[in-house]
Amino acid sequence: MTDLSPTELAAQAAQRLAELTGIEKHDVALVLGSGWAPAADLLGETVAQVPATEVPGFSVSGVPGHVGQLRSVRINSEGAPKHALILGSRTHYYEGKGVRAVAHGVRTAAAAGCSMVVLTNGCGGLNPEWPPGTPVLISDHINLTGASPLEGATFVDLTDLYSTRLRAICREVQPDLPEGVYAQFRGPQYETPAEVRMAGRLGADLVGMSTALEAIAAREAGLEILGVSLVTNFGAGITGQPLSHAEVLAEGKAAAERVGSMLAEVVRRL
Ligand code: 8IG
Repeated sequence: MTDLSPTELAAQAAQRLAELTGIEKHDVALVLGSGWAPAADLLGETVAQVPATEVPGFSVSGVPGHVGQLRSVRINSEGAPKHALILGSRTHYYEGKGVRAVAHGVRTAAAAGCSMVVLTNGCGGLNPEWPPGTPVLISDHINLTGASPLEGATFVDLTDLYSTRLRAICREVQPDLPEGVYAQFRGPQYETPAEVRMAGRLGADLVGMSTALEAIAAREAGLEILGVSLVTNFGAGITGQPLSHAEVLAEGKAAAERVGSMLAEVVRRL
């Protein structure tokens, strides 16, 4: 263990990343969740790829389908070349490593110079009109984990947490992209049908296990946030079919190419 503060550890990680990638400053970070990993190849030219375990504060991922790599990608954008930092190894709150581990990726992104972060995930959908494979912009969230990545009297404003500006850029690329409210449960079990109905009555359209805590930490770190979910399954009880992780991965795979190229086009415009 370390007695560095979260910010100090993130600064160390960013410095190590700069050494290992040869890129002094990154501009935008992407966290690629279930179903989004192939987007990395569509963003641009990979300059360097680093096992997350070589960077301070990162550890091996506990979830099959999540790749523990940090990648630096040169974006083929119109103006000056931009550098994207792809965080392929997200730590979920349910892994029990604590909120510091959950927040470390976005804190490192900020320390590496990023001004924006794209948080993607695979999630359960509540809207019967959004079948598996539907990408949805996150417009707001409900944090049902009972946890926060913030420590002490850190009264961070979460108004417009999921940037209106960045959502508008997404809709330039895909005008019919729906928007929804994301509810984060602790997991790792999927919800009961009653919990999914509860989330719906609270105002949620999507249920997941990752993005709300990361978004809070990203806001604290000063990042502008774009959140995009990929509905990989209907929430429990929506169709009456049971949920399986295998099905989630299969749906993610089937949609990956399509949502990946959409995301790549969005990142070129950031
Ligand atoms: I992928 O149905 C995926 N992640 N909480 N519920 C929650 N998280 C998820 C789900 C789901 N599907």
